[in-house]
Amino acid sequence: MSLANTETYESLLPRSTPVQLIDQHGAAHADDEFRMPSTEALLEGYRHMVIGRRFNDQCTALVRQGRLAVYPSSHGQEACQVAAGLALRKDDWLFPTYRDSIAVSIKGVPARDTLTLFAGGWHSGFDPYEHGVAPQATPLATNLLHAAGFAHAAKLRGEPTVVLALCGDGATSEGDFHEALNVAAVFQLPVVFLVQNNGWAISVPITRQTAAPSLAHKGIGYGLPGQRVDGNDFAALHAVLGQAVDRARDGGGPTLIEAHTYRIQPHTNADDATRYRDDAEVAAWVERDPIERLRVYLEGTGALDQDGQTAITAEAEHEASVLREAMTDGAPTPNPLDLFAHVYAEPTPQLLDQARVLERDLARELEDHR
Ligand SMILES: Cc1ncc(C[n+]2csc(CCOP(=O)(O)OP(=O)(O)O)c2C)c(N)n1
Repeated sequence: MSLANTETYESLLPRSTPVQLIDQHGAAHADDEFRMPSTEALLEGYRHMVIGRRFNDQCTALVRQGRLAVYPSSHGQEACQVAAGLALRKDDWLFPTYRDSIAVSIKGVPARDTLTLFAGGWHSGFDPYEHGVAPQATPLATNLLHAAGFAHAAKLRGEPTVVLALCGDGATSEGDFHEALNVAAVFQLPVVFLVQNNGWAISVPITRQTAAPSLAHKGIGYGLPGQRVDGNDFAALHAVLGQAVDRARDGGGPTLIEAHTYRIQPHTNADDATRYRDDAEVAAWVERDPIERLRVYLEGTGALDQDGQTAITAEAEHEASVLREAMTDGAPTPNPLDLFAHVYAEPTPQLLDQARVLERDLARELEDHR
């Protein structure tokens, strides 16, 4: 049997090279399909990336001071984070992972509230409904299924909601990734999947993660379009994500986007990346820094001058000091028994039994420490 529609088949395939509008030296490149975003949009992206980098560095310092238990830094991935955070309207929904605090804060969550999880407090330090942001997922790829389900509900209700789900390259090997893409394509759901391919899943390189030509090529297997984009080029990400979000809102269905980027720092502070990767590899990616290339481009066009740069740096410093201040007391310590409080509306007898056992153990522990 031949393919039903060769044209459709071709339109689902990603490009052989990632979409790029501004190269690593800050030079612009024209593209037949994607236009350069407005200067205003680029300046906004630049500002958020500088603030985001400062946020990343501040959080790393907070871990060293013991005020955060753990922080998965997105240093080097700020273009993906900022483009994702800015791609959505207020009523749209973001389904992030542990590494996506910057995207979450751009969507409106106060920066300190994204850190409750990493300070060892509640799993989500914010109200998802207030900001249209699901709790940051730590199990890999589960958030993709939640995103597809949420998009399905929105579609059934006739709401114009678009859902953006984020994951890493490692998450694409999970069964949940397959199920989410499949259901999204079958039901033509308004969901965009953005894979931040940062080269490594802790110590597992992308070459051991997949034998596919690219992660974006996986889209065609489900019948949804895949696209590859330079993940350190904010301009390209803004254009590609914008097109996918518009398509989803117009009833065109889901898109899979693979952003090629790099995790400059270790997986978290608990990881030693020097044990599995070369300094030369890291250095080559530092050369492709997303912030630096946009700065060079904006300065070249005259859109950014020294005063503008000084104002943005000052804003980033201010945000970092607000964060330091907010984290002085750390996150509120949750009551371990709250674990049982939100499982079912009506707790089962088994759950009540387990809660009683924990309560007894905690009391005994307290007694032992007297
Ligand atoms: C279902 C599941 N399996 C294993 C883990 C342990 N784990 C935590 S992070 C990680 C690597 C994730 O890599 P990737 O998806 O590329 O995201 P990145 O951390 O690079 O952003 C693994 C295996 C987990 N959190 N969830």
